[in-house]
Amino acid sequence: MSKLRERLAERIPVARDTVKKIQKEHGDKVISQCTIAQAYGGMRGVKSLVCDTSEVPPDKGLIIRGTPIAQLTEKLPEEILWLLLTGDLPTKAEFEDLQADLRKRAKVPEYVWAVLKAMPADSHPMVMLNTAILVMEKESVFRQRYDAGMKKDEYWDATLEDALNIIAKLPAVAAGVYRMRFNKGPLVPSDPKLDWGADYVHMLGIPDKTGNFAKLMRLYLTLHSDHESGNVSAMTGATVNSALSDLYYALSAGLNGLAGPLHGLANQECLAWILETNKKFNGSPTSAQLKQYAEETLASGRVVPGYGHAVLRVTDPRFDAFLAFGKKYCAGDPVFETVAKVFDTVPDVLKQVQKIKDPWPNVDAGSGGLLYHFGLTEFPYYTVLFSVSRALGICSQAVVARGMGLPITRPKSVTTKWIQAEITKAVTTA
Ligand code: HAX
Repeated sequence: MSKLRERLAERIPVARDTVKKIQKEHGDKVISQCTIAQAYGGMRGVKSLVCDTSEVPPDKGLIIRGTPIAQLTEKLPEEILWLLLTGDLPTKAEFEDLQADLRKRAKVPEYVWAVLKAMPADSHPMVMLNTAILVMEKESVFRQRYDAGMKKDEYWDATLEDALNIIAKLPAVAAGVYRMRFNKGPLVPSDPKLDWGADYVHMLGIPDKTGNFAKLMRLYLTLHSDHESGNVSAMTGATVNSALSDLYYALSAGLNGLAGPLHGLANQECLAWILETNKKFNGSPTSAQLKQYAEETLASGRVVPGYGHAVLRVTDPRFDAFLAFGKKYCAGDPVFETVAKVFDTVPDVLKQVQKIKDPWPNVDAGSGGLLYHFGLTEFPYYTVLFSVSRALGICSQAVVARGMGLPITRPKSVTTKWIQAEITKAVTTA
């Protein structure tokens, strides 16, 4: 038995009992309400989900299992995976055991490459990634064990198997998508001596003589790993998982949501906006030029990508981490210089627009400029990187949900007529 499975086998029954006890003793306690504006407004702020892997207080940003992300930036993504699943960082022995386990599971089935090759040459890289994940569904341990009559108590264990099998293969699949989609030549085989993030850089085949791109990749994979469970990708993944669809279905469903421009695709849009700006002003623009361009963007009815957030009301600490990395490793790069200048200028422009609740940068504002610096210039690919990382969170949330025995998700919808009737009732009884 792997050390991770051993640890979860100890922890999960305790967590399950805690949740059962809370529900039995305090199940009637009201923790939130839902106004008409919230029902029409994407349920913003309605507390109706439970996520124990991470939380996002609006004034602080991402906290993973009690530790603010700013304190985790030096950790490897594999350590973050362990933390998300168990609540603790791994010991050295546990970490090595997890790395060895992932290596054993890393081989991508040959049919995946055949399917990707058969796709249209101009498919979006996110479509290729999600197709690859979905086509591997026949490997699902959960489905095989479910069909054989697995007991409910074991669901988490079979889901963990699927999670580790998928996570182990994702860097190779994602690197393969990059090389095939952008005509980079043959696939680069994995180097089993490397950690998960460095091996991903190696398989992308982008030269990294200084090792700084691998450093960025580890940071990138750590920062994007999880962001509680109300965001589109996590909530979609969790909803599909709740129907006992296996993780191949649930993860690809969640990542399809990540492919939207208001969510994970913003990183691609954001770099496009920065490059457009540099082109328009023949190099890194002045603050006055940036202000003018941001105002033009708003006036044309477009959003300024990378800015604003549905939950956060401060600068995203993940953006801060990227900015610090850029200052250390990318100083003088004109694209990074613009990213930094946008941060100095754009929040003041957005603050002038009353309806915008959060004028501050989110994670997507900073990442693209850094990837571009290290030679990953094909920005339609950026959401694939985000997906590789977010798989850690979506998969961990699925294992935890199965461990707790959570039921199928099924909130209640109402019609506009019903809402109108409620309004009339409230007026006549007032
Ligand atoms: N530029 C222009 N307008 C913006 C804006 C921005 N950066 N941020 C918010 N607004 C607008 C909204 O479009 C909305 O306008 P309408 O009422 O006319 O539709 C209004 O301000 C109120 O929005 P909000 O309440 O402040 O924000 P929401 O919770 O509705 O939306 C978004 C949050 C992240 C979708 C939004 O801020 C946005 O579109 N930002 C730009 C895209 C982006 O960076 N997305 C990535 C977010 C992080 C993430 O999920 N990464 O994966």
